[in-house]
Amino acid sequence: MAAVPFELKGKKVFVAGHRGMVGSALVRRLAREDVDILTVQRSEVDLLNQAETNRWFEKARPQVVLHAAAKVGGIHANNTLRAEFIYENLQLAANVIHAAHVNGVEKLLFLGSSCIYPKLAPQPLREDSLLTGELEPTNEPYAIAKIAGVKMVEAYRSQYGSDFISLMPTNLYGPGDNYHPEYSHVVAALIRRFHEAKEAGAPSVAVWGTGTPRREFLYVDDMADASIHLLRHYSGGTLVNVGTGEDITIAEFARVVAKTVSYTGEIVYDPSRPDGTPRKLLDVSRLAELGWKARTSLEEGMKLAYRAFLERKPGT
Ligand code: GFB
Repeated sequence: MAAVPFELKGKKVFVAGHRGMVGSALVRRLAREDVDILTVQRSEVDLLNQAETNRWFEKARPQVVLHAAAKVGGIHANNTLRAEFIYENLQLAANVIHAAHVNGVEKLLFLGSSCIYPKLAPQPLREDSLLTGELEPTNEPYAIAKIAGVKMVEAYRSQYGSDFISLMPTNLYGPGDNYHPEYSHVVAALIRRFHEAKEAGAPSVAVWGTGTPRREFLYVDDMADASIHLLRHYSGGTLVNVGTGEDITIAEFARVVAKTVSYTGEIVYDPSRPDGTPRKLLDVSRLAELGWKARTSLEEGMKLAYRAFLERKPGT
């Protein structure tokens, strides 16, 4: 842990991507701190545009930046919108990180993803397995963009001494998720599909793939809490994994969803859909050494996520 915690009090903290699931959780968490939270609407400042980003940083002068702006989606979105995923995520990382450097930002937190690790790296995935093997093909463009962001953070730290850090979250879920039937992540997809199957009295519901891949799920408010903890207490060039340290198969997870939404029909599998990486469990020992661990159990988090789904804004 850093000997002297980074002082957040009274600082101007910019949350890039505040409308997304992670960004909105960061705003909720920061509301408990004595800070001035800065956000921008895409219609005012498009962070994909370098000139607009630079102009906004010069004017607003944030002291702390939480970079949660990203083009994200589940396995199908990653696999089919490949150009959008690499272009937008590279551009967002390059614009925000460079503008933070040019404008003297004191601390920046970059959020990556557990898919940056090689598909067949030893499990649980340690931070030092980065770039030791081939990536999972379904999300390679997204992973490459996130690896570029991690490497920018390392490069600015080594060349300029910038206090920029990178966190690698595991699969996240919770309020503000995207429930698109094709493009969402598995948690939002199954909450919606199982809920709709219950409402329609459908005898069975389909889950993509074989049900055998293993995934680790972290409630997004825990992720936001870890981010603020590490912002204060971590200053180093190495990545930090953020997860629960526990995983389950997609088949087991589907049963958790069925229980959460009270769906009692049959669960069937659709192997024509991709499984993706066989297992993605983060080694969270570095995170534990830094003094943080997840609090929300999967059962509890799923209850909260289901409630958020039922209360979501129409059209999301
Ligand atoms: O959440 P998900 O799309 O992301 O899929 P990944 C996780 C697993 O759930 C895969 C299965 O094995 C899917 O085949 N699954 C079952 C489903 N039913 C469904 C469904 O209805 N929808 C979806 N989406 N999946 C993503 C990466 O990988 O993880 C991103 O593509 C990102 O880059 C994210 O890193 C965290 O875990 O496979």
